[in-house]
Amino acid sequence: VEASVPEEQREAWKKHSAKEFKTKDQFEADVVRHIETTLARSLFNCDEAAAYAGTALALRDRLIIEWNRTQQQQTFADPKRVYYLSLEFLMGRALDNAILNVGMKDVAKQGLEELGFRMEDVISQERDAALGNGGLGRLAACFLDSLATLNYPAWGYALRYRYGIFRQEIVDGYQVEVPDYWLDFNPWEFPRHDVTVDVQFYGGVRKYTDDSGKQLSVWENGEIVTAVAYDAPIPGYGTRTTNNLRLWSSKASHGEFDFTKFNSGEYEASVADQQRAETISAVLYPNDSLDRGKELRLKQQYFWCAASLFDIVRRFKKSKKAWKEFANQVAIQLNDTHPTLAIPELMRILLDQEGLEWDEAWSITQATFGYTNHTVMPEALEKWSVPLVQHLLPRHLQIIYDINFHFLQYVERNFPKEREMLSRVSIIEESEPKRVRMAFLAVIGSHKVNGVAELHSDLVRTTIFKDFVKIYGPDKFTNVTNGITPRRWLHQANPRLSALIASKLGGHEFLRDLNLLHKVEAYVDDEEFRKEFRAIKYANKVRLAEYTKAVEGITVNPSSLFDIQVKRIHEYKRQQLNIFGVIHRYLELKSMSPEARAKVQPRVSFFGGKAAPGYWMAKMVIHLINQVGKVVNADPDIGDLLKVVFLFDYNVSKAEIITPASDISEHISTAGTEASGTSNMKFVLNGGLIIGTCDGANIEITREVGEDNIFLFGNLAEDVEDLRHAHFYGDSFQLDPSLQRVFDTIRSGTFGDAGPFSGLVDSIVDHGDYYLVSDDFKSYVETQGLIDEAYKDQEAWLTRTITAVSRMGFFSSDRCIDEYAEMICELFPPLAVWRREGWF
Ligand code: 7GP
Repeated sequence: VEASVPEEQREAWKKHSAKEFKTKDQFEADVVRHIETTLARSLFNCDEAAAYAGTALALRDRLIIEWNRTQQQQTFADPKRVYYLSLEFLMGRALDNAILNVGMKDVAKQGLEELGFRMEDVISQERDAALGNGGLGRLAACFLDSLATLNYPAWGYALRYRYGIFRQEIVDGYQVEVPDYWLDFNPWEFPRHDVTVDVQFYGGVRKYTDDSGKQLSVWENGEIVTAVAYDAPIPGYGTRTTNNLRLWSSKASHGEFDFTKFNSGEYEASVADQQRAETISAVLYPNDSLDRGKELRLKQQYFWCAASLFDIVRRFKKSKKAWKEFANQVAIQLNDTHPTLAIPELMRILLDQEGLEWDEAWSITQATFGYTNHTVMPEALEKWSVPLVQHLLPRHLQIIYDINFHFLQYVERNFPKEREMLSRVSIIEESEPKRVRMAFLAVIGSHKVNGVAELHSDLVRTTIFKDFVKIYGPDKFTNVTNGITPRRWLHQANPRLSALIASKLGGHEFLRDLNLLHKVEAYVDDEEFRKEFRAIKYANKVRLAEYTKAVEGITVNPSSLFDIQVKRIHEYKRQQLNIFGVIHRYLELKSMSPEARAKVQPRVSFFGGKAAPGYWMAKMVIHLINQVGKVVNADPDIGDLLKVVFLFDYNVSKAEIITPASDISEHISTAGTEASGTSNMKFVLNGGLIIGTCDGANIEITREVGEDNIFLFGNLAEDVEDLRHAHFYGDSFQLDPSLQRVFDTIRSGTFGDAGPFSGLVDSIVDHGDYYLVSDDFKSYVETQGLIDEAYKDQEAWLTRTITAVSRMGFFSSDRCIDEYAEMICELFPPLAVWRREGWF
C-alpha cells in the first residue's frame, strides 16, 4: 500500500523525524528512556540484563534510522539487487557488532560506565542468534557484513526459527541437547505484520485454455500457510548502508484459530491447524553436511523459497520494468541446494501467473540464479523422493520434469554418441522411489556454479559435476575462495591486536581493506611490537584459561601450548584422529622417566563442537574426549604436561573468546572432504599457527603465509581413492603400532566402559577406515612432535605468527563479495556512484 504523507504536512514530519544519537549524552538519554519507558524499569531495578536491553534498543533505533534511509535510497535509485537465499545465518551476537559498525565504541563504553555498567558485561548478556549449524551458516553471516560494508544493495532471506541450533550440555561425558528458545527477548527483529505471503502446499494442477487460446496450468485447492516477514537490520562498517535480513515466520492463514470449530465446541481442533502451520518455521534442522529427506524439511524449503520469490517479484514489479529486465535487476545466489526450489518456483510464476513462454521464462531464470556448492560428500547431496514432491508440490514436479526434458533433449542433440550420459545427468534418479537430484537442478537452472576453495572447486569440476562441465563448457564453473569478516573476527574478538595493528598502520583502515595487513610484516623484528604481540597472545590465553576454570572447573596453565580444535563434530573432520593422538601422547608421557618428562612441552588440548543428535559416531567422539579428559586431568604423573578440555556448547560468541587464544589449531580433515573451512582463517588471523591436511582453504593459506608458517601432514586428495580401495581389497591391514596401542588402551577400559567406543575403533579396524585415520596417524603424530620442538623456540615461533598474520589479507570476506559481485551477480560496487549522487 502506498501511503505517502501529503506535501503540506511534510515540514512538520521532517522537523520531528527521528535522529540518531551522536554524543555520549544523547546515547545515555536514549538508553535511559528505553529502560524507563520501553522496559518499565528504573534506576532502582536495573540489572545487567535491563542495561543490555536498553542499550540494544538505543542502538536499534539508530540502525533503523539508517535502515530506512538505505531502503528509501535504494527504492529511489532501483539498482540491481542481490538476494542471498540461505536456510542458515549463524549471526551470533548483534550488539557489539552494531556499536562497532556505527563507530560508537567509545561513546557507548563511556556512556555505560557513567550509567554504572561495564560494556563487556552488558554485551555478554545477549543470547546468540544461532540460526545455523556451522560453516555454511557462519559464512552467510560474514557475507551479510561484507555486503553492507561494501554498500551493495543486498537482502538475506531465511526462516525465523523459533528454536535455533540446540544448546549442548554434557552429562556424564555425553552430549545432551537442550532447546534453544532464543526469542523471549530479541530487540533486533522487526515484525512486519503487513508484509505477508500466502504459500500453498498440496492441492492439484488444472490445465485450461485462456481467451487467446493459450494452454495454461494453475495449481489450486491446496492448503495455505501464511508467511510473515521479520526484518533484522544489517549495518555495514564505517558506512551508513544498512541492509536487510528478512526472516519468514509461518502462521495459519485464517488467523489465530478456527472460529467455526471453536464455536461448535471443537476446541482442540480449532488450534490444531494453527499449530501445524507454525511448525514449519519452528526449528532449525540440526544436521551439518547430512541430508535426512524429511517432509517437514521440504516444507520449510518451499515455504521460504515461495515467500522470498514472491517478495522479490513484488519489488521488481513495482518498477514497472519489462520481464526481460528481470535478471538485470535481480541476482539470486543459492547458498547450497537448500533453496533450489526457487528455480521451479520462479518458472511457475513466469509461466502460470505472468503468462510468459517457456523459452523466455527459462532464459530469465537461468540468468538470475547462481549456485554455490559447499560439499562434494555424497551423504550431503540433497535428493527428494518424487512421490513426496508430487504430493506436496505437484506443479513444481511437472516443471522439474519439463526442465529435465528440455535439458536432456539438448544433451542428446549435442552428444549423440553418449547415450549413457543421459541417465547420469538426468535430474531424476532412476532409483526406487525415484528421486530429484537437487544439485543437478541447481546447476541446470543457474548461470554460474562455484565452489568455495580452489581444491574444492576443482573437485566440483572433476567429480560430481564432471558431465556438466562437458555439457556447458568450463566457464560456467568457477571458484570463490571463502573469507571471514575482519570486523568480528579480528577487531571484535581481539580488540588489543586490532589496536596494535592500527597503531602501526596509522588507523583502522585495514578493517576495510585487509590487504593492508601486509605492512605489519615490516614490524616483525621490531622489539616493541613483538613484545606487545606476545603479551596480547598471552592475555588471550589467560582469558581462555579463566573461562575454562569458570565453566569446566579445569585449571590450565596459560604458558602451555594451547592446541584447539573447535568445529562441528564429524567423522570427516577427524576429531577422532586428534583424540587418538592425545591418548598416544598420554601413553608416551606415562612411560617416560621423570627426567625425560621434564623436557616435554606442556600442552592443553581443547575441543569444542556439537554433534547432530542422531549421529552416533560423532556423539561417541565427544564421549571419548570427555572420558580421556577425566583420566588425564586427574593423573598426578601428568600434571600440567597435558590437559584435555571439552568446551561445551561451542557457538559464535564462544568462538570469539576461543579463537584468539590458540597457539595451534587443528584442521585435519581427510584430504578432499572439507570444502574450505573458515575457522582455519580466523585462527591464523589471530596469531595462531595451523596443523592441517592439504585440504580446502588450508592449501591457499599455505600459499599465502608460506610453507614455513604452517604444519601440513597426511595423504593428498589425489591418493584418497586408492587408499580406500586398498583398505577394502588389500590383503593385509597393518595398523601402526602406536595406534594399535591406543586402541588396546581404549579397549582395556582405561577411559571407562569401552563398549560405547567400539564403533569408533571398529570403523577403522574392521570397516575400511573410510576417513583414513590409520593412514595419516603416523605423520600426524610426527608433525605434532615437530610443533613441540618449534614451540620451544619462542622467538622463532613469534616471528612465524606475526608473518602469518601479515599475509592473511586475502581471506577477508570483502574480497569474496567483490568476486561474487563481479563474476556471478554482475553488480558494480555502488559506492562511487552513490558518492557522486551526494548520498554520503
Ligand atoms: C561447509 C563446509 O563443510 C566448509 O568446508 C565450508 O567452509 C563452509 O561450508 C562454508 O563454505 N558446509 C556446510 O556447513 C554444510 O552444511 C552441506 O554443507 C550443505
